[in-house]
Amino acid sequence: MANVGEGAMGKPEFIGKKSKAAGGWGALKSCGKKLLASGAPLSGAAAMLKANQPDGFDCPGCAWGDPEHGSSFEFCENGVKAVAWESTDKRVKPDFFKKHTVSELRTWTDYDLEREGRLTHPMRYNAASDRYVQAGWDEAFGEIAGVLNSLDSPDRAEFYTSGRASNEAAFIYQLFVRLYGTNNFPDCSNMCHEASGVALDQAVGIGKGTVMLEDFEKADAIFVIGQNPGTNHPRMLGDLRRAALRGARIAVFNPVREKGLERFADPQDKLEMITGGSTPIASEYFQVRVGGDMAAVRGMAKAVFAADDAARAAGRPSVLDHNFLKQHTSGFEFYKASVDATTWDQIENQSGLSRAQLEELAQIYIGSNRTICTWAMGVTQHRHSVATIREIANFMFLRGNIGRPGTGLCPVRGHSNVQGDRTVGINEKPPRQFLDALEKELGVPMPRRNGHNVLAAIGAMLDGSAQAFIALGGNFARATPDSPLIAKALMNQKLTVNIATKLNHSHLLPGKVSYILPCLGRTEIDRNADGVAQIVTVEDSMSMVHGSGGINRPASPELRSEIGIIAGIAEATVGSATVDWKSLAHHYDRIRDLIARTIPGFHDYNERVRRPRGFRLPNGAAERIWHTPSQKATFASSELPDQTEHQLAIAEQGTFVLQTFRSHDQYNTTVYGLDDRYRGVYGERRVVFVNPTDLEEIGAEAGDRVDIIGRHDDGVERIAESFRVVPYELPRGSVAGYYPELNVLVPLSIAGAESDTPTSKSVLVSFRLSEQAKAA
Ligand SMILES: Nc1nc2c(c(=O)[nH]1)N[C@H]1C(S)=C(S)[C@@H](COP(=O)(O)OP(=O)(O)OC[C@H]3O[C@@H](n4cnc5c(=O)[nH]c(N)nc54)[C@H](O)[C@@H]3O)O[C@H]1N2
Ligand SMILES: Nc1nc2c(c(=O)[nH]1)N[C@H]1C(S)=C(S)[C@@H](COP(=O)(O)OP(=O)(O)OC[C@H]3O[C@@H](n4cnc5c(=O)[nH]c(N)nc54)[C@H](O)[C@@H]3O)O[C@H]1N2
Ligand SMILES: [Mo]
Repeated sequence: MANVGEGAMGKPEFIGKKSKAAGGWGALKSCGKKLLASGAPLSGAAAMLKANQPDGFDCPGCAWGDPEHGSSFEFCENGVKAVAWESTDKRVKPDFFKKHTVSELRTWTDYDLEREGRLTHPMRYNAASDRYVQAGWDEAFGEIAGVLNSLDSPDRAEFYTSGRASNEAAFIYQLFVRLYGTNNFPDCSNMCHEASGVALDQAVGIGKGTVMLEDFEKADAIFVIGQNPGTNHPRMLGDLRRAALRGARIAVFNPVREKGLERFADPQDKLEMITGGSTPIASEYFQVRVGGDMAAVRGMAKAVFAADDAARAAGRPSVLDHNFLKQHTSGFEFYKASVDATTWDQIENQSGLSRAQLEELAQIYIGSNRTICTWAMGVTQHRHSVATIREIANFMFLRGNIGRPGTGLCPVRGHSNVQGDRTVGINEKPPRQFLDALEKELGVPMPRRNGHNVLAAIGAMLDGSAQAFIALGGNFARATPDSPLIAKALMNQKLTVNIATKLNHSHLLPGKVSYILPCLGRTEIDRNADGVAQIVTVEDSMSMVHGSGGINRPASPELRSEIGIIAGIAEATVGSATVDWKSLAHHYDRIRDLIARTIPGFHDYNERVRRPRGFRLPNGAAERIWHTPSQKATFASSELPDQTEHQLAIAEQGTFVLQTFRSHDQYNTTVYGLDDRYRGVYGERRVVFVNPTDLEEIGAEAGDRVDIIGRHDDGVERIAESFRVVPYELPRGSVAGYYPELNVLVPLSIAGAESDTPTSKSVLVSFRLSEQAKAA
């Protein structure tokens, strides 16, 4: 299937050439275009030079770590897009809302809404005219407080956070919400890396990764499972490229052949840019079946055990790290028994990989003294994600690949501060010690009942038990499953509030009282009333905490910082007797002092965060200190799932497993453009990628329109109409398409075991030709 998407004759116009490599001139060209199109060529370009610099702002693009010797800025195409998108010169002023009713705006696409530019004024929904009307800040705070205080219990309100919020904003937010009286903190991470947090906490005693950026310079082998860094973490490609050039083996597991994992031309490398060359990244690329990673990893473990038996029989040294196993782990024998009990048949069927391939991978693992394993959404958005991540940890324990230079577990986070938000208290199940510390600090009781995550919040909003919804950023309505139900849930509310930089669909589903409160973005200068510029702080995937200070002029003089807005709502709702909100919002050092006094690891916060690279939070597992019940790194010994959705799909004629992923031109629900250059799709997002042989079975040809029908048997009818098919090299039985358009098919009724994460990567679907099926 080498020709698929290569612009062959007779192909529909939207299928074109795939880039030869990720990065390179294509990336530079795309940046220039995006800066121009965003309406921010100058401020955007200037801003870019300050991204991830010691005296600049943290790039809002992703949570990859920053290099130690970052003398010149690290170039990243998608970082440029994220910055340009925020630095646009376009504005959504009150006049805009005079021209368009909310019902009309609901017919717009996400892309068209955000392209209108930055929000400038607080706006209040007027049901009589179906329009948002300009409001005053104090009026907004007063009315929001009025509704919140009228609810018969604080547990009737839901407080959502999206992972761009800074540590300071997130901390002051949770402080307000807990003083108000609830732990209802649905968070974007519930849909993202929740399974990583849960599994790692069980396995190694901390729900975070253990690697540092430097470890990538030392690893002999890197396993990259279920992620697409070429698009979503482009700066990671630089680290992978340097590793590949030094001869490290990079093994990729992905049902899709992602361009960035195959070849990368580093825009930082003059020779590659001049010669048009590029570096191969993956030394081995395995197109595992969707949901088949647990089986694949178990297969490798089984082969490692077999190799160990053979070595010992031949009188050679064991391939396992017995010192580590003995001194540092518990549950090894049970794990070994569960691997022995798993048959190669099960492993091959579920992973779609052959025993020979898995044995080859095991040899790479055995040949490497230092191994890193990274993963993202391809692993975390399934029913058995927690078990899969436990299996990854099991596998890494076998050779002591944790807590040594060049080794470790590396969940690659999404939003630039999603990890930090959790660290500073956005948690529906807060640890007791944290609540104790807050009580001691403030001298008032904290709510002790566990609160709602995303799915529980949606349930409560649907059954009427939740009546108010406040969002610190994000696009709840579009990021969550079963979009039509969510619309109903939001419009059921007595109050909806969105603190946001740009207009999106969540703002267009107003409750009875509804506000849009516009805030400063991370690229903008945040001055207090004395004119002193404030910095905020964020934590990256490597647990590094560093400062971020904006440089651009605010998009509108009316804007307030997220912190200022939360302080305003808090003061109006719970008063200032316990916490002096104005004082905290005036000087963020005071918020950091509070964090330092209530959360371990933040001592001397204000001093240490002003060092060039910030500081690293304590990470026990990285030092082989295990905060687990057994005080050891803990093996899990789960069985493989009976059947993955992919296996179910293969068994049933006409059924497929759909994964929803990101195009190269989007940031989550924010769509920058309609191209997906690395996958050879242009000017079209309503597409579905299908294996060519499967296409024949469906009776469709490239470019035909199909309706995609949900096959989960839970009483909800789900249909996504008129998507164009793209023949693509995917394992048979699996298809793929873009989030958020396909969220109408993701069922609320199915979630990851223990993680409660929607299963956005394994949705059962079937197809029928649309009314106007033919491409012509
Ligand atoms: N430019 C840009 N950057 C971003 C984002 C963005 O939207 N745009 N989003 C940010 C956020 S919040 C996040 S969480 C991250 C997301 O980063 P990723 O996890 O890379 O995001 P996805 O696009 O969902 O890609 C999932 C990848 O997993 C593969 N996959 C799907 N199912 C399976 C499976 O069962 N097994 C295996 N092995 N692979 C599978 C898919 O083919 C795809 O390559 O990126 C962050 N960075
Ligand atoms: N089907 C499917 N669904 C998914 C996923 C998937 O792979 N497939 N991925 C899931 C994942 S990993 C995630 S993280 C979630 C993402 O869910 P969210 O975090 O809720 O969504 P985003 O699209 O990142 O939010 C974009 C909005 O944030 C606002 N915004 C941008 N910058 C700022 C800022 O600085 N401050 C404030 N206050 N607002 C700002 C803008 O108004 C913008 O419209 O979606 C999840 N949903
Ligand atoms: Mo995410």
